[in-house]
Amino acid sequence: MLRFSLLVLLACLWSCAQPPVVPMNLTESALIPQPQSVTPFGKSYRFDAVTPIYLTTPSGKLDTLGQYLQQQLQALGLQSDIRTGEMEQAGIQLSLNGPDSLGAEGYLLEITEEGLYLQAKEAAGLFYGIQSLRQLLPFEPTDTTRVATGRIVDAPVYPHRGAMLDVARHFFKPADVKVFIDYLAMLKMNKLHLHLADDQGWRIEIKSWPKLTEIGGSTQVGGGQGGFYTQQEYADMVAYAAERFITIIPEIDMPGHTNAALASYPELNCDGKASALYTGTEVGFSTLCTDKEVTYQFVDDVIRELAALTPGAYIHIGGDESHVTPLEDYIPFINRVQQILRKHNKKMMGWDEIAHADIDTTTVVQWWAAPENARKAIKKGAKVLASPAKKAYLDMQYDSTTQLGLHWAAYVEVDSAYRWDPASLQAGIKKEHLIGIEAPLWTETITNLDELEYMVFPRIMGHAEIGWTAPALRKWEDYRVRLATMAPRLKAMGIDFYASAQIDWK
Ligand code: TNX
Repeated sequence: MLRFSLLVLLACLWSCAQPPVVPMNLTESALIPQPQSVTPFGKSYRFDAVTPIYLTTPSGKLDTLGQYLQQQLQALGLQSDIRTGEMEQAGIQLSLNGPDSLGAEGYLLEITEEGLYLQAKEAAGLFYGIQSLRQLLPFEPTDTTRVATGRIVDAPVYPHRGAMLDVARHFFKPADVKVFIDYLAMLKMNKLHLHLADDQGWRIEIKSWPKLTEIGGSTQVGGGQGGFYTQQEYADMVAYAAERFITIIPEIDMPGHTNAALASYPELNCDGKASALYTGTEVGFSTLCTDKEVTYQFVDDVIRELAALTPGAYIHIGGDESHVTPLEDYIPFINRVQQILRKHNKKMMGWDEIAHADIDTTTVVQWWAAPENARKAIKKGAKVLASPAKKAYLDMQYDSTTQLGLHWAAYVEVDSAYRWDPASLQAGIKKEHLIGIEAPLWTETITNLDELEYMVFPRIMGHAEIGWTAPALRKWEDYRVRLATMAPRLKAMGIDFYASAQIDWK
């Protein structure tokens, strides 16, 4: 009997000390965006009851990331504790001592049977490494949690990877915007452009011009209630985004798309009469009065208050579809707005029409419709942000049966949104001219978060990959398999995505 127990004990000691090797292939773990390089080691790491997280040289940033990782693990039923110093026992090591080659956003994740080592040069890189780890882990608690061993070395091809949300046509509450921010973070996107004012609504409190929100914020497309962000609510969204390494770029569209402002203040109209509030979906009928001095006082005040709320370098001034502003008024207007931005220490971003003005080399032109405008901007030494509507617009319908959205640019199926490259789509627009890619969601027909998710997912995952992954590593046949694998994860997150027939969903 004693001998038998000893045997059992020995057997247990052996198996407890050396858990059975479970082979797993890291290249079979679906990641979106696809990393720069993935080297499988063929085994797996098993999470213990408690996983220590080691912070190599603790700092405020590293502490925050350690806690963030701890929360992510907690959601999977994995307990962890945070320690300082080098890894002593199987766990996860976070370090900001990564090699210079990783750049500002790159990371290196090495997974062995003994533990996970995540390195970066900057905090953003660690954050993106944690996003990859989240995708390698199961999306819900399981009995035993394993990840495949191997090495991932990763960094993005473009510094600007973003999406736009039009909160003017239909208002989205801060809580909804935060959900959207979380989606962007998961996909390693780093910019959120908020379209804060248009004909149908003015959505950001401007203390020096209070009627903008009082009157201009009071409705939306279809005549609903509208709404607006107080400066405090807006600052809170900016901070929430920043914690996820996302910069919010605010847009106040001008001189066109300004009916909400023109309805709020009669003096901004050339005839001195307030225009009526507008709840339709026509574009191109409104303009600020470009030869009144009060217009520039207004722009200065708005930019001043917005600049104070904006940690990022850019403020977007729209400039699109100013069909009732003659070009001889439009050009000096944009020139003057560029000066106002400079006075408030911000750089200008605008839709591609602003290339007609005397834009300087710090200005970014967002190419949405006319490649010739992008080329004009390049000639003037400005940089280009790629959002060609035919590929990047999230409000375009998937096909002729899609209930939501518009289709003036194209029907954009999942393959069409993925199979293109901003640096080769149009002659004369090359990688060196581009800061990156942005996928805009206009909301004339989008009224709530469920509808938003349906138009955004899965196309935005392709846009995120285009911004992050080199063209040579992007293959549709491989992407559609990875995307299919993601379906249960998206469902578990409660994302109402469009289940395109192009994908063999898991
Ligand atoms: C064009 S894109 C617009 C927006 C509309 C959008 C609808 C751009 C710069 N202007 O005002 O919402 O089409 O797809």
